[in-house]
Amino acid sequence: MKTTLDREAIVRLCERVEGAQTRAYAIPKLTDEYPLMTMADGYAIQTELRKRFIEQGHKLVGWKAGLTSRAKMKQMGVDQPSIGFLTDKMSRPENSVISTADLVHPRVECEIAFVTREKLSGPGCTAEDVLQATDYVLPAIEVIDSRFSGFKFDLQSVVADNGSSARFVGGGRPRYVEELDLPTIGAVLEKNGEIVEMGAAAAVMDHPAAAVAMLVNILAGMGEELPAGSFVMSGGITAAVAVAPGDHVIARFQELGSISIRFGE
Ligand code: OOG
Ligand code: MG
Repeated sequence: MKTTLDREAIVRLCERVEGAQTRAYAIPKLTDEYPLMTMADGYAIQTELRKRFIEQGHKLVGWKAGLTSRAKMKQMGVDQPSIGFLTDKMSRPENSVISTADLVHPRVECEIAFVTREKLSGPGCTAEDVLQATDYVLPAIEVIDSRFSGFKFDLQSVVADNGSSARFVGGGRPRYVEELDLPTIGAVLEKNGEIVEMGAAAAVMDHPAAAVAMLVNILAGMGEELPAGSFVMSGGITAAVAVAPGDHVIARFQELGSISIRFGE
């Protein structure tokens, strides 16, 4: 797909998204102003944002696949997956209190994360290639934050907003993939002691490694590779759950342990 926006528009929209992300305010979906914006335009804005953050000293630690489960596609009203980048500034430790003051619409989801041992490149990357190149997998909670007002958006705007990436917490019990039947791993999300979501890893494209392969192939389309040592989240297994200050969230995974976080002001 082709870009339709000129350089000036890409930079201006990138600055708009960057402002919303760093100062935590909602903005209208970008397609309100540019109704003909394509997915390629969305990725051009996301790439501009990544370059800016790296220039500001943020470190790229990996990538995330998003909208890879039916539950997520249905929740967000879109029909195809997307990718976004992850930096060191988004990472939070297990058992920490995550501030909501610098977030717009924080929501949490349980994901399987991969840490790679070898470089991966597309096109044509398969789930088998991903499993071969994986060092270990671990559970993760992603805190997503769509910056669009009233949750009105489309895939192009979500991609420009870096797939709503905001915070992520890896933890639990890292495991070698060979020791697991990954698609059958169950995950339960608890909020304030009550189960709010549950599912199995197969909800993510039948196998989370397939989502990572898809991510590598999208990267190839942007002329990029996934370096060895990347942290990659494969996408929410269940729908995302809204959180507010005072909430305590635990994601429990079969075979992979659990992750606990709290939310503060
Ligand atoms: C887009 C981000 C989707 C996932 O895991 O599916 C995502 C959104 O829901 O705002 O991170
Ligand atoms: Mg996610």
